[in-house]
Amino acid sequence: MNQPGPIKKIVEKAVEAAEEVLPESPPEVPGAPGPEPPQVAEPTEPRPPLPPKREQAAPRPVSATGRADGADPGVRAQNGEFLTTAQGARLPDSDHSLKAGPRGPVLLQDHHLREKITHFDHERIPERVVHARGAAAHGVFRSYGSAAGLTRAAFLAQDVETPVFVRFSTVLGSRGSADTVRDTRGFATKFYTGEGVFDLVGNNIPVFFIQDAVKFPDVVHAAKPHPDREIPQAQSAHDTFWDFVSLHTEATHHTLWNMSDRGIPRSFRTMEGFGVHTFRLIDAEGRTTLVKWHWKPKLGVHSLVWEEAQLIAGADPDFHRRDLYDAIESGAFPQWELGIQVLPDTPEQTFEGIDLLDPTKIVPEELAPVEPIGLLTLNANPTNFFAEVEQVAFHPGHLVPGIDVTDDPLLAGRLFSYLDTQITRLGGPNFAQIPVNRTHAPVNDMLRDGFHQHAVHSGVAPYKPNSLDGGCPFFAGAGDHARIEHPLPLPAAAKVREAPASFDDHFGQPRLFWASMSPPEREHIIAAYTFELAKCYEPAVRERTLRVLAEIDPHLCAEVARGLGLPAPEPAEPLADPRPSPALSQIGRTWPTTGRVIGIVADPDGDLGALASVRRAILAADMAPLVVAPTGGQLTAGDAEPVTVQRTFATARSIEFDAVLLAGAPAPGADADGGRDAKAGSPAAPGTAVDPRITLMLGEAWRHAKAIGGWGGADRALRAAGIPADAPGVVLGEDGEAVLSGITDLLAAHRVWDRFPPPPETGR
Ligand code: HDE
Repeated sequence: MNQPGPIKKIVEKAVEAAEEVLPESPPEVPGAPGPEPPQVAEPTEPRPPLPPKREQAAPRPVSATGRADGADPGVRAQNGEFLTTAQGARLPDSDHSLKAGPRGPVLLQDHHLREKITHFDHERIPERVVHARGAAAHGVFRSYGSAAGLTRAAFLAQDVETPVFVRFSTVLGSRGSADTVRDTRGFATKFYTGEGVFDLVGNNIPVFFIQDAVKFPDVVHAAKPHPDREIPQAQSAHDTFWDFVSLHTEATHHTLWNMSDRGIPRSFRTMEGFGVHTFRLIDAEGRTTLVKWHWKPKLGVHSLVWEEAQLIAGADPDFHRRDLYDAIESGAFPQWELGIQVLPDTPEQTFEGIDLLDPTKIVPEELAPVEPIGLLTLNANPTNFFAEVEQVAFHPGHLVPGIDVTDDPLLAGRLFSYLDTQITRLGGPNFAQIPVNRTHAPVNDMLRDGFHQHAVHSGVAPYKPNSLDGGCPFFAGAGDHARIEHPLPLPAAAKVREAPASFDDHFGQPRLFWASMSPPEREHIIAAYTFELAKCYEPAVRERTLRVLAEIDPHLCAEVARGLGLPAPEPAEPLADPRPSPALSQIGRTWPTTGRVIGIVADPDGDLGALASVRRAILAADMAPLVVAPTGGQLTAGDAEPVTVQRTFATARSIEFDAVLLAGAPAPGADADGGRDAKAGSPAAPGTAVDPRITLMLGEAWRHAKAIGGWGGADRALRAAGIPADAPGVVLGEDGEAVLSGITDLLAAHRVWDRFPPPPETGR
C-alpha cells in the first residue's frame, strides 16, 4: 500500500477542516455559495482549500481509458495552499504586471501575465447549436428487473445500480437565455453501465417537428432568431417559425404540444421524458421487442401558467436551474421512473395502425401501458458547471448490448449528427476522455492521437490484425458482452427520396391531443396560439396557420381567429372524432408535495410564535418555507423564537412560491413607496392598510391559481387584494398548522384548477 502523498494529505486535512464547519444535515434554505460561511475580513493565512459543498459530486474517478484509477476524487481538483502558475511555480503576486518601475512599461518577459490572459482568452467553447441552455445533476438508476426478460442489457437486470448524469435543456435559446421560455425541453441521460455508456437522449415532448433528419437544419433555422437582427431570443413567437410550421404541416403535432402547458414546465422535476423514436430490445436468445421509452416524474407533470413564465423570465431567468440545484441541496432528490411501452416487433413496424417509425406519432398509453422498469434518483449537484454540464457529450448511438435503434429516418440522422457536432464543440476527437464523458467500462479502441489526448497508450500495434502486440485487443463474442447488431431482415426496396404513405397523416394525432385536454388546458392552448401568432408581423403567416388549426378543431381555430381579428377557415374535409387519451392531461390526480416552495408573509406585529411553528411544520413535510418580511435580518418579539427572513417585500415576487401563506396582514413597510420600489405603486396610495407589494403578490397568486392561506387577521390582506375569503383555493383559520394542512392538500393537485376562469360563452 502506498503512503499517502503530500497532495492526499492536504485533501484529507481539508476534508477534516470542512467537516468541522459543515452542517450534518442539509441547510433549511438552500443556495449558500460555498461550504463554509466566509469571514468579513479577507483571509490571508495559508490553509488547505475547502472541499466541494456537501451535496456536490464530480464524475467518478476513472482513467481516460475507462478503468477505475482509485484516485481520491478530491485530488483531481486544484488543491494546494498557494497560488501557482499552470506549471506549479508558486506566485508571490497576481495583482501587478511585471514592470520597469512602478510607472514604467510592462515587460514582455512576464510569463505569468501572458499565461493568465492567454488562458482567459480561450475560456469559452462554442455553445451547442441547439439545447445550449441547460442544467444537470448526478444520480443513480436502480433497475427493477422487469425488462430483464426483454433485453440482455446488464444494467436492466434486477437491482443493478448504475451511476448516471442527466442534463435538462431548452432547445432554442443561447447559453445565457432564460429558463422559462415556451419551448421543448431536452432530457438527456448518460448511464455509465459496466457494458459501456448508454445515452437516452430524449425530450419532454414525445413527438418531433419533422419525420426526416434532412429537415433538421430547416426547422432549427426557422425557429432560431431572425438572421438579420438576431431577435427574438429563445422564442417561437415570430414569423420565421410560424412561416415554416404552417407550410410544413408534419410539425403540427409537436407545435400543439409546445403551445400546451407542456411547453412551460414548472420544474425539470415535474417533466415527463420521452425517447421519441421507437427502439429495439434484444434478449439473450436474440428475440426482439419494440419499445418507446418514458420517464415518469414522481412529482407528476406540472407546468407554469404563461404570465408566470414571462414574469419569471425577467425576475429569475435561472428559475429551473436554481430549482433543480436547490432541491438536491435540500435533500428533496428528484425521482423519475423509467418505463417502456412494449410493442411487438412485426415486419410492418406498426401498432394498432400507428407507424412506429414516424416520430410525429405517439402510442396512447391506453393502448400500450407504460411498464415501469427502474427508478432514477438525482442526488448530487455538479461540482464544476463547465467541466461537467458544458462538456458532457450525449449521443443516441451510445448503446449497450440488448438495445438497438430502429429505421426511423429521424434517428438515422441523429446517429450521424451528435459525434460530428461534438468534434467542433469540444475541440477534437478525444472528448470521450473528458472526465464526465468517460465510460466506466475498460476502453481498448485503437483510436490514437488527436488534440487533447489524455491517455498514454503503450504498445506498437494499434491496428488489427497484429502480432507485434500479441494480437491484442481481441474481438468479443456474445458471451463476452459484445454489442452485436441484430441481423434484421430488410425487404427488397428501390433507392428513393420518399416517405411511407402513413407519414402523410399530419392531423389525426393533434386532434387526439386536443380531444384529451381538459377545459383549462384548452384555454391555455388557445391563448398560446393567439399570443404567438399575434406576435407575427405577416398576415399571410397568421392566415395560413389558422388553416392548419381548422384541421385540428373548429373551436380552437375559431377562438384563435377571434383573438387575431380574422375569419376562421373551414377544414378541408369533415374531421373524424378521435378517442381521447386521458394520460395526456395534467389534471385530475394528486402528487407528493416534496420540495414545493411556500412563501410565508410575516406581519412583524403579528404572532411570531405561530409563524415559527408553521415554518417548522413546512420543513417537516419536506417542503421549503421562505419567510417574507418588510426588511431582512431576523424577526423578534418578546420571548418568541427569532425567525430569519429570506425575502423582503422589495425582493419577493409571487412567482417564487407554489403557495402563499399570510401570517397576518402586514402594514406598508418603510420602503412601500413607488420611488424606492415601483411595485409599491407610484404615487403610493395614501392610507393603504396593507403593504401594496403583498396585495400585488396575492393578486398574482390568485391569477395563477395558487393556493392562498392565512391566519391572524389575514382576511384584511385578502380584502385589500379583492380576493373573497370563501373563494376556491383560499384557506383561512385561526390555527396556522390547520391552514397549512389545507394548503398542502391543494398543492397536491398542483393548481386550484377551479379558479381558472371558465371559457367565454362562444356557443360551444
Ligand atoms: Fe438533438 N441534437 N437532434 N434531438 N438533442 C443535439 O448534439 C439533432 C432530436 C436532443 O444535453 C446536438 O451535442 C438532429 C430529437 C437533446 O447535451 C446535435 C436531429 C430529440 C440534446 C443534435 C435532432 C433530440 C440534443 C446539439 C434531427 C429528442 C441535448 C449539441 C435528426 C429525442 C443534449 C449536441 C445535451 C442535442 C442534432 C432531433 C434531443 C446538433 C440532427 C428528435 C436532449 O447534434
